[in-house]
Amino acid sequence: MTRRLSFQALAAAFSLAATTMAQQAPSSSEFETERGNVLWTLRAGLGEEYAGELLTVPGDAGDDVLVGRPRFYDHDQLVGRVERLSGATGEVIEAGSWNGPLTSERRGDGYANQLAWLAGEKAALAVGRTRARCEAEGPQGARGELLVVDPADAGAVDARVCAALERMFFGTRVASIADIDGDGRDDVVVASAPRRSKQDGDDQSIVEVVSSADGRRLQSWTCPTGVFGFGVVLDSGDVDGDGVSDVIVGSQRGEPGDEAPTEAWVHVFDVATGRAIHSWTGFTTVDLNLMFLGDVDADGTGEIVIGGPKVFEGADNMPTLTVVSGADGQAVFTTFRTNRRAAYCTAFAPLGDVNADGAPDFAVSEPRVSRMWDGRGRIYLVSGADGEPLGTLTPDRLDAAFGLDMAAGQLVPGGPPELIVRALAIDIERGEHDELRAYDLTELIAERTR
Ligand SMILES: [Ca+2]
Ligand SMILES: [Ca+2]
Ligand SMILES: [Ca+2]
Ligand SMILES: [Ca+2]
Repeated sequence: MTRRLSFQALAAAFSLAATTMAQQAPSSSEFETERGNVLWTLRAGLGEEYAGELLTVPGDAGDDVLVGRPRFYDHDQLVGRVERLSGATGEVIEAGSWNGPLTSERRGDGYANQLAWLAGEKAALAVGRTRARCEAEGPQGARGELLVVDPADAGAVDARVCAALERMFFGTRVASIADIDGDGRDDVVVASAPRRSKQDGDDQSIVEVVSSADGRRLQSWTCPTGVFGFGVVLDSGDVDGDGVSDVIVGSQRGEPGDEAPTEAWVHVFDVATGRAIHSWTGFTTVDLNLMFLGDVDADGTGEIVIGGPKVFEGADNMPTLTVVSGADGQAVFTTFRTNRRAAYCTAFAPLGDVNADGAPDFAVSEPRVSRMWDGRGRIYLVSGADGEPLGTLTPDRLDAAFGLDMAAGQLVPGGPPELIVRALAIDIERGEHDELRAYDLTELIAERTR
């Protein structure tokens, strides 16, 4: 059943929450008090990026950080690689050895654009190579492959998966899903996009669940003509409370010939039956972002955070965040920005229950508040129960963008999680460049929850 969320009605119903968000326009004193402590900073070299996925994974003491770097200079060769960083210090522990081929086949083959950590007895890392020719058997003309590599075995490749159909880019998005085929290791959700122009017509986008053991297809969903991207964003989690993880798919739609999407949709699918548990549309934002949050109202079902930084044309559309209920699909709460240009909901990160009310909380980034990168980015820490702000993290300098991506984890064991933030920093010598920074949130959260 499809629910068309009416955000005008929601906005009225949640005017209190809206007011709270609007009041968060930072004064200069807030910049002083809400920085968070920087544990470490890493800078990308000239022409390099931290543009791949950002994850935290179990390390020796606290959590480590995994980051995909699709553009990295290795002895003047532009390659893609995955780095494992010490969560405590940011030091590179391991790099490149998990790549299979460390050096990309060609510049821009999409290596490490997409990563997913597959937890389980024999944990593994799923690495996407969106544009490379698949090195295993695959259909003619398909591009992209998914490598399942074993970090404990120097990056030995457990499985190599290619597109199932011709003329696809396989692995445009990748996410992990709790073990579906019963071998004790998480499996992988993969989105593929057709290699076509928008006018071409009947090619389909595909979202599949594949086994991390051998790449077997466990389930798939296709979406026909008019879809600008079925699976532009993916996640998984037990939404309906039956004990099995479900697949959460965000998509953008329009009619054939449209220059831009005119609708955004989110679907939740049951993997065993393939049926849609929930479908939502009516979002104000075209660039969908979403995250499985967990059970915020203690009814045994999992909730989802949905938002996105770029709104549809229309004066009433504002950047909006909604937490929807896994039980009945209704909004649990909604918050929004009154500035159309705010890049609200660019990234989400789960924080766990930091204010000890039983509901999982989360972080929401807003890297800019105007059309230009403007040095006024911030990250909101939000209560998962009701959307109340638990703190606002601002950078200690004027970044061009703050919070392009985020991940949270126990980098230093104990207390609230630390937050790793991707920022676009500016300095006179180097101009704009990518940075990763780890923030300790202890004081920020303690102050707000006291
Ligand atoms: Ca499995
Ligand atoms: Ca389920
Ligand atoms: Ca629930
Ligand atoms: Ca909480």
